[in-house]
Amino acid sequence: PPVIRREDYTPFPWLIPATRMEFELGLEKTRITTTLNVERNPDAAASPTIRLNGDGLALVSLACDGGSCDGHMIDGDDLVVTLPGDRHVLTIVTELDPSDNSQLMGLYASNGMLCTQCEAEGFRRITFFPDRPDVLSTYTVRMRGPRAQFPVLLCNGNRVATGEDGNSHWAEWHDPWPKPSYLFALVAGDLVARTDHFTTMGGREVELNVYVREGDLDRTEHAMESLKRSMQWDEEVFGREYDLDLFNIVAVSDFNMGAMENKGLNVFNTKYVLADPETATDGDYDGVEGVIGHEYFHNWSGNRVTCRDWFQLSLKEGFTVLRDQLFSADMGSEPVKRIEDVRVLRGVQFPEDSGPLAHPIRPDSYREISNFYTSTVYNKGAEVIRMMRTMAGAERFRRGTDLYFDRHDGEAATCEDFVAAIEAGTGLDLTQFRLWYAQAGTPKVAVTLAHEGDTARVKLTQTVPATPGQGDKHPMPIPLKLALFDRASGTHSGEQLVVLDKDSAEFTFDGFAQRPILSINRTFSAPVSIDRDVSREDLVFLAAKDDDPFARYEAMQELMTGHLVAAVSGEMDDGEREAARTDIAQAMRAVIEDDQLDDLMRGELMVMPGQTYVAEQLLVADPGRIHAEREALKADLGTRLAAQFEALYERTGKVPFSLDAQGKGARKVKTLVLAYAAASDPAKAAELAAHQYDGADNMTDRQGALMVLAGLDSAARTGKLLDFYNRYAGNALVIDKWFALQASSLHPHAIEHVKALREHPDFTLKNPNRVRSLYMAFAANPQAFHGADGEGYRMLADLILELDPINAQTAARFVPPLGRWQRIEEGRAKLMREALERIAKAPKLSRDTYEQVTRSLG
Ligand code: DPP
Ligand code: ZN
Repeated sequence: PPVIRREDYTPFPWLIPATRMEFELGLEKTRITTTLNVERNPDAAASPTIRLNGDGLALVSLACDGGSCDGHMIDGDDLVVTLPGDRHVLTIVTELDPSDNSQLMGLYASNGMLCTQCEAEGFRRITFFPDRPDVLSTYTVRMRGPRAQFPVLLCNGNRVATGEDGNSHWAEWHDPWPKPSYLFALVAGDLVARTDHFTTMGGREVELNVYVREGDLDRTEHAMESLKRSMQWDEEVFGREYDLDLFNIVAVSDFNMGAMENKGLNVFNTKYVLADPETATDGDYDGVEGVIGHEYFHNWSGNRVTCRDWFQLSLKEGFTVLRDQLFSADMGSEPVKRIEDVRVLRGVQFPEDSGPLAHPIRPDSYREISNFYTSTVYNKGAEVIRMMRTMAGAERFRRGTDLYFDRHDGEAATCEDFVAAIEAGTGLDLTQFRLWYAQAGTPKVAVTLAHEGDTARVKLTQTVPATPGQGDKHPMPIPLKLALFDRASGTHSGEQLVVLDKDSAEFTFDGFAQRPILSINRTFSAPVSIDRDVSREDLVFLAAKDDDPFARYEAMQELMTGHLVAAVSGEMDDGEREAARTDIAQAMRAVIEDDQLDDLMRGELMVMPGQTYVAEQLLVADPGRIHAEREALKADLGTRLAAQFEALYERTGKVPFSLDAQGKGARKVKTLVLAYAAASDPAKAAELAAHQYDGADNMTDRQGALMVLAGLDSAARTGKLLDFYNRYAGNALVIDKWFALQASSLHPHAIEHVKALREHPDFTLKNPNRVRSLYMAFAANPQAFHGADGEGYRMLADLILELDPINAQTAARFVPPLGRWQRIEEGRAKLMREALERIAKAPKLSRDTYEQVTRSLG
């Protein structure tokens, strides 16, 4: 497959001002007649032909201006038509079998309904079209199908006409907003809706619908409330108003992504729509709110202003992730949301940035764009924009975003357009800052603090590591919020923002009779890794006293990470081990007993650093040793703090169910206590967990208890797992949890459980949620996946090979865990490479998997 390069961009030679489509719908046969009004693009080099992309399409017929064409040919998958004049009308007929579309791209059947997914390049699986985001067209769509099978017919925009004829009926939809083909959507099925209304700030009455399968209607309230809150919030915080009279959301159970922001017709994975306390965890509730917000916010950051080409993906995704993060922070706890977002960044993006798949947030080349819907483009992309906001302040940043929307409304823009608008709107000079778009790799900032007389000197040194294709890096501007705590008073005299924009710089602060305690990268103001020279004593201080909750979290993480890294590096004698564990326990105890803390935040401070994050601190990691040390520390804390944990469990156990911060916090802390107990006193933990499971009146408590039980060799284990399965049989999203919690369990035989679950009648390769629930959980389970014999790697390779012909996009997502081999000890690294090489040798590999595997082999 060819490499596509950003520098090769040229505008499309033709404009398509209007597109008309007629769908004759059927699950097994759908016929599509597409009429394109094409005219020469005055801003592009003229071409005698028009290239219309296709992907596996059969051309039924083609007409030019109502007659035959001067010439046309099929070139690869594309249709190339000779066009002599300046304006023509092309009529293209294609025919598909949606029930045969297991890739879930284009038009496909799911659960008896028809739906579409077009981003990034799915539209070309429906009809021949210039399937690129800079070709904007106005769509009119008429769809016709059997009324009994498809009582609901939906498309983008507004329904302008409907009609019946015999057993079939039709609807015509018109979307007044020109859009790229990736935002096209169509749904036909037997669905019911929860309906509500929203009045925009300009007085527009908008009808809102959440469409689901009949039995799911009572699980849509949270989605609808989240949608209304998103609409309100975007008006208040970004001044963005909705622009159609209708906003539809449809939940689909077979979906490659989380959701899709099609204009006026968002299509969602059921996972991000359906929620009630009995079947959804607190995390699921937050996920629904966040994703509903995310897709809604795309209406401006993505749809009204779209991307010129797919290299600009972070223009819409990074910005929209930032917007959804700010929204969720405003709806709940700001510091807790920040900590969760940083945990994802460090757990997923940092490893990506330090491995063979590292790429800048604006990539320079790709073979398959689906592979670039990454944590780097999304989450690091959001961090990069957040840094601009931090440097400008929220108010000036808003001037920048207003200017961006003003300048580019209705256009297909670039990341450069965005930065230029923020620059003009905020007054910041972002010349050097643009490097954040171009350079991959997580910068490392080394921090030292010197104290002399009454002056403190903070010396900062940055290194941006080499990444594939980028050997030489330039220093980037790194905004760091810091505060210096006076040791005696335990306070600081104000937070400061320093920007490190050279390799190295020193900042001095006066008025410290004693050596102060440095708190740095507060609120995680820059997506860098900090390497600071700090004593455990100071970390214990910061964990207890820092007024920035993120910095407290960070201090706890650093205390534990520092210990684990030293322990697995074998640099530790028994005395040191004891001293470190005593300090960690002291800090943890202060966290448990701090009555100023709410339980949501307390939970964050109690969370141990993840296995991957610890591994990330080491050049080469031994997953087995990290796992063992991490479990040992957990057990040690569970033992030392048994009384405190017990009191905490008892107090939080009494908090009644509610979805507010108090209720959520109590549930979070409870399950954390169980996890510590599971390591230190398994028998007791099993008893508590069984009891929590039986008494649960919500999914968070029930799943938390079952997760702990699944990892223990206790009598209750089998019974509760069976009970859970029977209780929720038929509820796909809950059965996904049942698969996932066994695949991620700490049970020594987890790998055998995964093998057995692969053969379970409820397992299917056709449903991405189900595949992910078993295999993503497994690939993230260090003990099971990284078994020294390499069986985990072979299993994942088998899965990839089996899934690739069915759903290439999903298959390719399982390659990165194997691509970590360079950072893993020799024995396992060899086995991981072998797994990758076996995939690479497969005779017919998709473009998706081929690209990921070859990059991963390095
Ligand atoms: N649906 C995906 C998202 O919203 C891709 N646009 O991130
Ligand atoms: Zn998005």
